[in-house]
Amino acid sequence: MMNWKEIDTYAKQWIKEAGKRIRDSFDLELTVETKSNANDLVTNMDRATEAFFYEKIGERFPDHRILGEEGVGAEITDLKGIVWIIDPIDGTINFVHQQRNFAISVGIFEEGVGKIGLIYDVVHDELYHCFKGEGAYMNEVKLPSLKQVPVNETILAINASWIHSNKLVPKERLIKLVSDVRGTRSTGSAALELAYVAAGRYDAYVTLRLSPWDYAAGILLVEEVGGEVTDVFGEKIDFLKKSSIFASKPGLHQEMINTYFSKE
Ligand code: 2AM
Ligand code: CA
Ligand code: CA
Ligand code: CA
Repeated sequence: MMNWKEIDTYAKQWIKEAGKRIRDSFDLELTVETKSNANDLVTNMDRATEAFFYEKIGERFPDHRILGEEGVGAEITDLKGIVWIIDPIDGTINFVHQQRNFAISVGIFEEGVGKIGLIYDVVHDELYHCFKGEGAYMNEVKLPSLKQVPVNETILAINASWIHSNKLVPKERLIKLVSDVRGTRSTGSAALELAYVAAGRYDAYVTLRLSPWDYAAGILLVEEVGGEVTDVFGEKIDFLKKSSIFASKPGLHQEMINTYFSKE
């Protein structure tokens, strides 16, 4: 019988320790490299943080598997058993340019079902966490269930770059969306954006292309407070594939899909 409370305790301990290492690294020199394009950055701290989790998890839970952005471990093509989906630094551009507005994201799944979601805002020492069926928290504070909100009172998280180019939703629809809502914001860390939806600071978040490590933990948090997360067409998320993500409050979710995203 798997002891999930033990896994939860270790996961929280390790994410805090990894965060401290990142804070301590601010005084040291950072190595920044590019990956798929000039704005796709990776640093020595992204790699070191992912390696830290591999080492800790491998030592304590050798039969667990890990899917991480920087690919320190073996490739994962299914979610059998227990799988940790890890983004060691989500918001690397912010980490490099701002030394804030980034997070460590850890989602832990059993046979494909999310059990634990952790998003650690390293600089503010704020840990968003949930355990399936027990609600979501920011540090010790329980996050209230999300309430419905009309479109014209919505604070929407969206990155402006999706409006000038994307393959999924016509530009005119997105322009209408951003003019219909009360305001738009962009934090630059998908994990924090999802944590903010869970905390009720944003009413909705839409993005047109993310990878499992960007959203795994965040989806669990949003769902734990009664929010809804699908792709922009209302389809269930596959935790092994790249996907668009639309997270929002109950009610608002279906309304926005129908009005702004659905294919005609
Ligand atoms: P990352 O920092 O872990 O790469 C804004 O850049 C958000 O989009 C971040 O959460 C970032 O995660 C994510 N993202 C996903 N793919 C990206 C890419 N190719 N380049 C930059 N950011 C990417
Ligand atoms: Ca990245
Ligand atoms: Ca990421
Ligand atoms: Ca990352």
